[in-house]
Order: sequence, then C-alpha cells, then structure tokens
Amino acid sequence: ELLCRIAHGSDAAAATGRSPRIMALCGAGLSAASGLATFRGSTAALWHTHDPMTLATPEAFAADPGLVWRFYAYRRHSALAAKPNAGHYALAALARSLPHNSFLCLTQNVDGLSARAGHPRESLRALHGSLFDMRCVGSSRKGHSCCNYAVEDNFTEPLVPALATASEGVDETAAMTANGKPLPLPHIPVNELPQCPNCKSLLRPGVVWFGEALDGRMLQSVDQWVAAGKVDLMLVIGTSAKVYPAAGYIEAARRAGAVVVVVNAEAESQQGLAALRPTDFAFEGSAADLLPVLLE
Ligand code: BJW
Ligand code: ZN
Repeated sequence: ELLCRIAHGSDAAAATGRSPRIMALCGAGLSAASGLATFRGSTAALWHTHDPMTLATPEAFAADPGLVWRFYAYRRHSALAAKPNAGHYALAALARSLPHNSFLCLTQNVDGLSARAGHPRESLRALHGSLFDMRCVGSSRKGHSCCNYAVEDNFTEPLVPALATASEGVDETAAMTANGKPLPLPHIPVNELPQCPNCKSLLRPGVVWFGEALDGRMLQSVDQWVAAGKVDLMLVIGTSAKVYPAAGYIEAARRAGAVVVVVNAEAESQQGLAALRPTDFAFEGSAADLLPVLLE
C-alpha cells in the first residue's frame, strides 16, 4: 500500500487505472533471517577459512572440484534445512496478487527459498541459478562433444558418499582449524564426485560463477519485460548491488521510469550499494520484518 503510493505518487499510472509494474532485485540479505549467511557485509559467515568469492569461480572448480563440491554440499544442506521467512512469503503473495506480467522478481539467490514460499515461476528469475541444479561439465567445454546433460530440482543428500559429512551441515573447515591454521581437507578424487549418468564426466552445480555468462534467454526475457512499458517501482532487497549484470537492472528500471526503494539491514551505511542514488528511498532493517509491512 505504502509502496503503491510511492510508485503512483509521481505519475499517471493511478489516474489511468492501470496496475503498477513492479520489479524486484533480491540478494542474500533476503535469506539472512532464514539463517543463511550472506557473501559480504557483517552477516557474511560462509566457510570461515575460505573466501566464498574465490570458491565461486570456474578456476577454483578446475583446480580442486572436490573442495568446491564440499562447499556446495554444505550450502545445499543449509538451504534445505532453512525455511522461507516472512520476506519471501510477502513477495510471493505480492506476485500472486498482481495481474499477470505486472511483477517481475529477479533473485540472485540460489537457495530456492522464494520458490518454496510459493512464488509463482512465471514472475521469478533465478539469475545465478540454483544449488539444486546440476549439469555435465562436458556441456560447458567448447569443442568437447558431450550430452548436454542437465538436471533441475535435485534435492538428494548426500549426492555421493564422499560428500556425506558436508551434507550433514558440518563446516569442515572450522573443524580443521584447531591450531589456528587451516589444514587442507582430504582430497576427493574426481571419480568419487557427482557423475554424469550419460557420459561419466564430472557434474557441476548449476550456479553462475564469476566470469561466467548468465542464462541468455533469461536475460532476454528480463530485458523484454523492462522494455514493455514504464516501470513504476524497483525494489532492491537485501543485496549489496555490487555484482553485475544483476545490479545493472537497478539502472535499467530507473531509465524505464522507476522509483527505487531499498530494503537493507545496512541501507544507510552502505556506500557500497553501488547503483544507488541519494534520491532513492531507503528502509533500514531486516527484509523479513520490513517486507510484510511495506507490501501489505
Ligand atoms: C540484509 C539482511 C537482512 C543482510 N535484511 N538486508 C561490470 C562492472 C564491473 C565488473 C563486472 C561488470 N560486469 C561483469 C563484471 C564481473 C563480475 C562482477 O560483477 N564483479 C563485481 C564483483 C565487480 N560479474 C560476473 O562475473 C558475472 N558474469 C559476467 O559478467 O559474465 C560476462 C560474460 C559474458 C559472456 C560470456 C562470458 C562471460 C557473473 C556473476 C555471478 C555471481 N555469482 C555469485 C555466486 C553464485 C553461486 C553461489 O552462491 O555460490 O552470486 S557471487 C555472489 O554475489 C552470489 C550472489 O548472488 C552475488 C550477489 O551478492 P548479494 O546477494 O548482493 O549478497 P551480499 O552478501 O553482497 O549482500 C547482502 C546484503 O544484504 C548486504 O547489503 C547486507 O547489508 C544486506 N542484509 N542481512 C535485509 N536481514
Ligand atoms: Zn555428460
């Protein structure tokens, strides 16, 4: 209601009686109240001894797929053990209440919590993929003839016996640092990692790592949605807005006429919210507390 007034305040949408077109860009802060760690900022707490930013790369996976798989087995478990919070439910309810195509929710999160909160598929775009998707590495290697095997929504735990400990939610790196020094975890041979049922190549998590392209068709559908008319409201929820191209949609929405409203635990102190302007509206607090009120 409040946000509808903000969105309508500046223009003729209300006068013409059309419903507002709303876009949201969500980040790890949306899931923070569900107990999942963020990547940056004071709630970042993933895997103490390894920087997630150095693990979420194709280079890290090529160098030690076992280590990266341990990290993702732990993340899959954490996400499965977590429950959607009131923020996820408020967005899902908004999506269901608005007419078809007038809301588009872009999430950078790979935890599946928005879908589990009942957010309809049509209005949700998982920009960075999902912890529960996997694909054959052969399919991403140019010139390598392979099966293009890919699977979605695989919630199996553990995926393979070698990942059993990580799949129990044990932060293996924490246990290894008794003397203050991170000890290397036992190496997992490639043939003990998740394997393509077609060609026996290694499977990889279906997430988007640094340096990798986001799904082209998905980006196209977002661009088309933005181009289809004036965007009235852009909600920027629990994200540091530092990672591109996702953060670029804030500017795209602004160019399409949107009022930008930020919901972030550290909204005021974060100059890092790169794409933001002093003229944007900011609500400081937990998305789980604020969204149910703002979107009521
Ligand atoms: C709360 C809260 C509470 C806490 N309530 N709030 C342009 C300029 C500069 C660089 C680039 C550029 N374009 C591309 C790049 C390079 C790079 C990039 O952006 N680098 C920047 C870091 C500078 N981008 C890429 O590499 C992308 N790919 C690409 O561009 O490909 C080009 C290409 C084209 C064609 C062929 C080949 C290549 C890919 C980016 C993929 C990002 N992947 C990750 C990992 C996913 C898998 C995994 O989860 O492991 O995605 S990185 C990580 O960051 C993850 C997140 O989705 C993403 C964003 O983080 P997010 O969600 O914003 O979290 P935080 O932790 O940063 O922020 C949390 C916020 O919540 C904070 O603000 C808190 O205050 C707040 N908060 N509690 C509300 N309760
Ligand atoms: Zn294969």
